[in-house]
Amino acid sequence: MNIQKKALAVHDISCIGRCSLTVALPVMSAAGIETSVLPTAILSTHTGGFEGYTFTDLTEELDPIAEHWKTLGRKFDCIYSGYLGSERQISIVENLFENFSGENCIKLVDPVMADNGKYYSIFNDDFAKRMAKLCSKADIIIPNVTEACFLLGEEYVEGPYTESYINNLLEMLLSLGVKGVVLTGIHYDDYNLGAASVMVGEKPNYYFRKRIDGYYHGTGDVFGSALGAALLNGYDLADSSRIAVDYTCNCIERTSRENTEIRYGVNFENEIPSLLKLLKII
Ligand code: PXL
Repeated sequence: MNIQKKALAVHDISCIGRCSLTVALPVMSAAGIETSVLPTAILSTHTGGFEGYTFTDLTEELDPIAEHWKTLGRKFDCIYSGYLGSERQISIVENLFENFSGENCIKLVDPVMADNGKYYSIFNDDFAKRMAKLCSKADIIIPNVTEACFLLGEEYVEGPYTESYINNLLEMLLSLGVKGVVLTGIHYDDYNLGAASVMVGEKPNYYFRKRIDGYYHGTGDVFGSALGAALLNGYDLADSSRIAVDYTCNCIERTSRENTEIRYGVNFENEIPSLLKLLKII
């Protein structure tokens, strides 16, 4: 019998809008992983496309929660961080890495900060510098191209990209000190969109699907959760990246057919069977 894997997802809870914890928890749990959560903040909705949302910071709660967990001797096989609201929360994630990593723990950091060449509302270059330090303590990082450029202090360039440009970004990201990188949102033409992955000392892999127009919210979290689920189910980084691209695209295609308001995120729920098939769980 395999021992059930344990993950910790450290993100905010955006109550409505299908991103961060309301994606990570169901997706990883469905993939058979005992998933614990550390909610960093609670918002009425996410911050993309809504006005007047509430925001309650939970930073003060995080250390006491972790102190209690220490008394339980809890260790995790994966610690997966996403949207973090302050530099102090980044330090807390670093402490979690120190105190709660089990043997072979996968420290997975999605440096959520920006997309399409622009920072999300609260982030800036100083935050990116601090986030780069957190990345250097991770095993696997999963930036999009904008986040990659901001982490590296490089100018953002719009695509389509050349393979050599992407390979160069991957090399620079590896040199932050991580074991592996998955770079999302890469495209060499206007028709296909995908991810590149690379492990230290290995050649990069690329995987693409047909691009669907529109900015679907929360897809980075769908991708990261599926990637974490695949890694914990024993797939290597290239296969995990392919599985995460396929699942995310299945969710986007379904949502596009259903023609729902895209700020409410993608219908990842009805695609969970497709994820379980990709993972060969069913
Ligand atoms: O999906 C990333 C994300 C998570 N949480 C909050 C966000 C965003 C992206 O905008 O606003 C609160």
